[in-house]
Amino acid sequence: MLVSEAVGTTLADLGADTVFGVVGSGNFHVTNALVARGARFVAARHECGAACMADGWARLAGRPGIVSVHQGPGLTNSITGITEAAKSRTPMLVLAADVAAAAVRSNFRIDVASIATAVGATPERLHSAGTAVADVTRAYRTAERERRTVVLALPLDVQAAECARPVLPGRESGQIVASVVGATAIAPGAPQAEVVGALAAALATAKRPVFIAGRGARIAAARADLERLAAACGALLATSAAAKGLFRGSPWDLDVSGGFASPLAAELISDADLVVGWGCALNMWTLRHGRLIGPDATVIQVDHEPSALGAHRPVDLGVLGDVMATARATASALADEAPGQPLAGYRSAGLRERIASEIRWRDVPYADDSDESRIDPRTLTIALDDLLPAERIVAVDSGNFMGYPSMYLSVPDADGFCFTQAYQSIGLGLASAIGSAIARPDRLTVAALGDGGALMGISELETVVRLGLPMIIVIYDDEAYGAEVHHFGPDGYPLDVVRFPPVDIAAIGRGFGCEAVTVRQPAGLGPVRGWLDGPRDRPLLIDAKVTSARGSWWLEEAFRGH
Ligand SMILES: Cc1ncc(C[n+]2csc(CCOP(=O)(O)OP(=O)(O)O)c2C)c(N)n1
Ligand SMILES: [Mg+2]
Repeated sequence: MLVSEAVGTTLADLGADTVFGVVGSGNFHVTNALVARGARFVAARHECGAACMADGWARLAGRPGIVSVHQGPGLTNSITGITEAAKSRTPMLVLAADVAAAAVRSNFRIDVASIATAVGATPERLHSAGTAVADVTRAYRTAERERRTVVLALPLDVQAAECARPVLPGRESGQIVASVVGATAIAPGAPQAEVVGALAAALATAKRPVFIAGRGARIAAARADLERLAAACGALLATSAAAKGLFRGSPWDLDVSGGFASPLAAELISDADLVVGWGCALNMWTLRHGRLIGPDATVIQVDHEPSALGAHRPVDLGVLGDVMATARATASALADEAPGQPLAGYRSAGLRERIASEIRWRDVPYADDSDESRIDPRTLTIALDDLLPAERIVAVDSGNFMGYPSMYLSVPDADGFCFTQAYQSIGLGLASAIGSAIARPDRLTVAALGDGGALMGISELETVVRLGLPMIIVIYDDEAYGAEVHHFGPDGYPLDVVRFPPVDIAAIGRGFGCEAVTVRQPAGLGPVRGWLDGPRDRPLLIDAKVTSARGSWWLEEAFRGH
C-alpha cells in the first residue's frame, strides 16, 4: 500500500467522514483514499473557504474537521481560516501536501512547520513510510483530544513510498485496523475539595450572583449542571458570545455578556456582587474591558486549563477543573454549606418579569432610521427574526454590521450560533456557514455578512449552489467598509479608501445560481416568505441596502481594543 492510501485509510478508521479542500497534485491521492473509504469530500473554491468550512463543521459536529490542501499556495491560501480555528481551539486536521525534503529548489517549497507555529497551529509531519500511520494517528488524536488545529505536512516522497500494512491478530491480512489508533476517553478532572468549598461558600453568601458560561461550558455540555447550581444559589445566567444560546429558554437567561449585552443584561451584570466564569476567558469582549464588573464584585473563574485562569484579568479565586465536574461538586458542597436551598440570591418574581419583557434587544425601543431607499438594519433583522423558523443556525462574519444578527436574531441553543471571530477577520462568514449547514442539515443556516466580507469570500457562493444547500445569505450592504468609516469618520479623516460605489450583489448571486432579492424596505422581504414556503432548492441571497448614518455601539467598544 502507498503511504497516501494508508493515511486516508487510517483517517477514515479514526472517524474522518467529511473532508473539505481544494485538490491539486499533492493531495489528490490522499483525498481519494479518504473518499474510497467512504468519506464525503466537499470541494471548496478557495482554500481559506475550505478551512472555514471545516472549522464551522467541527464546531457543530464536535469532531475534528478535516482539510486537504495542495503544497505551497494551497496551504498559504488557507492560513487565515487555520488561524481562526487555532485561536478558537477548534479541533481540526489540515492535510498539507509538502515538497520532498530534498526538493530544495521547488517552487512550492515553504516552511510548513514554521507557518503553522506562527499562527498558533500545531505542526506535525509524516516522517517516513515506516512511521506514517503512527504520525497521522498522533496528529488526529492531538486535534481531537487537545482541541488543537494541527497542520500535518505530507511530503510527496513519503506519500509515494510503499508502507507495511499494520495487521492485528484476528483481522484480515492487509487491513489497516482501528486499534492501532484506539480511542480512549479522557476522564474530566474534578477540582480539589477545598477549592470547591471556597466556591460554594462564595455562592452561599452572594446576594446577586451571575454565571457567565463560555465556550468551555458549551463543549462540556454543562448546561443542565450549571442551571441546577444556579437555581440552588439564585444566580442569573449569561454567556460569552461564543456560547450564545446555551441557556436559551431559561427565565433567568440574560443572553450574551459584553458588547452585545442588552441594557438590562448590562445593568444586572454590573450590579452583581459575584461573577463566576465557567469555561470562559473573561476577556475584554465579554466584560467590556472590565467595565461590566462592579468594582467590589468578587470574580471566580473555573477552567480545566491552568493557563486560562486569570489570563485576561485578575480573579479572586481560580478553580482548576472540568466545568461539569466542578458544577456538580459545587452543588453538593453548597447543599452542605447552605441547607436552606434554594437561596433567593439574585432571583425574584419582579426581576423574572423584567427579564421576560426587557432582556431581548428587539424589545428595546429605537428610532427607526429607514428611508425610502435604505432599511434600518435593526428593522431588517427583527423582520427576519419573525420570518425565519426558530430551528436555525446564525453564522456571522466580521464588521460594523455584526451586532445586528448577533443581537436581534434569536437562536435555539448554543449550536444555533457560529461565531468565527477569534481572529477578527472579515470574509470567513459564508464558508463557516457552509460548514455549519453541512453539519446540521436539519436546521436552516443563515449566513449574515457585510458587503465587504461577502465580496471577499464570494467564490464560495458557487459551493453553496453546487451543494444545493438550502441556506439564506443576508448581506448588510452599506457600500463601505463600515467599520472603518465609523472608526475614522468622526475624526474627519478622508474616507474614500473605505467607500465603494453600489454593487448589485443580488445580480451576482443570481449569476452564481442563487435566488436573490434586493431589500430597501420591510415590504421588500416578501420573497423571503415565498422562498421559505417553497422547495428551498436554491439558496436565497438577500442584498439589504442598509442605513449607516452612525457606527454601532458595540463597535465603539471594539475600537478601544485597537
Ligand atoms: C481580512 C481582513 N481585512 C481587513 C480587516 C479590517 N476590517 C475590519 S471590519 C472591515 C470592514 C468590513 O466591511 P463589511 O464586511 O462591509 O462590514 P461593515 O463594517 O461595512 O458592516 C475591515 C476592512 C479585517 N478585519 N480582516
Ligand atoms: Mg459594509
